[in-house]
Amino acid sequence: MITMTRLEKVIELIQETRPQRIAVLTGAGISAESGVPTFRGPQGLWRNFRPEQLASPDAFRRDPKLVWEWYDWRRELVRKCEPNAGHAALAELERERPDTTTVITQNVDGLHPRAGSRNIIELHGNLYRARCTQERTVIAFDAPLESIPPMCECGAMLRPDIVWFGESLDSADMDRATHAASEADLLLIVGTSGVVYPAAGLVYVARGTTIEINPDETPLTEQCDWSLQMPSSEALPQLVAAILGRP
Ligand code: BJW
Repeated sequence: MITMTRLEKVIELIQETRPQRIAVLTGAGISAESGVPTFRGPQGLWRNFRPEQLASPDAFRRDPKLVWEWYDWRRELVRKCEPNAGHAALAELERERPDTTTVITQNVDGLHPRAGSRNIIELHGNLYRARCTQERTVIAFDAPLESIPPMCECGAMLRPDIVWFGESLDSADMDRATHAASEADLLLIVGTSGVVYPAAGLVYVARGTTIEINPDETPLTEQCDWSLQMPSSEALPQLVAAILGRP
């Protein structure tokens, strides 16, 4: 008797149901194979740095220089990383299905746009943007900082354009993400520990099929219809090929 693997079953399901509208919620795990550290787990950033020391408004008020140095270090680290096969598969899906593919990412690393995705909702901000603490104007920047902390032309301090703990996500972004997740025929939940809200709550609004891709179980695993316990760089190219009807 031939038994199908879970991946084969999921591929068969996709081939049979032909989902049209696809939403993908990504977390740090999708970039792990590019060399970007995740937050939690044995190799995670929070192993060496406590979130409340660096990723909170209080931390920034206490020591803006320390917080900026941490972000500058991460920006330089990510700059040397390249998108992997998982990012590339999602970009390819959008190229073929531009109007019905949405990437909702918690990542601030910019690897989805670098891979070619365009319809992206960056829920937690972006490492390569800063925001004026007074005027709230947003500035994109790429080069390493000349002085830390950087200042706005208006004389006020700039802050990273990142959503820290206790801060609200942009409500328009969250509305778009909720709409995309609830309207999707297929919601992929990729490389997130599923503990940070409101992003993790998107699984509860899904009305289509939900598939989690993560080598580990998470609090979202039980909530999903399917769970593929494998790296996203292996799973995503195969799922995208099935969605696009390729052998
Ligand atoms: C692989 C892999 C491979 C590895 N392939 N996978 C409801 C209940 C409880 C608390 C709250 C709640 N609602 C709101 C809160 C408070 C808080 C929160 O969620 N706290 C919980 C942690 C307890 N949320 C907030 O504060 C949010 N704001 C908010 O809700 O505003 C309203 C409000 C205001 C005031 C009070 C209360 C509410 C904002 C959250 C912002 C999160 N920001 C961070 C830091 C950004 C800074 C930065 O980047 O520097 O964003 S936290 C950090 O976690 C980062 C990430 O985007 C986020 C999610 O992490 P992610 O992506 O899941 O990464 P990991 O490391 O956790 O997991 C990686 C996964 O990959 C693992 O599972 C691996 O197994 C897997 N993996 N290799 C596939 N090859």
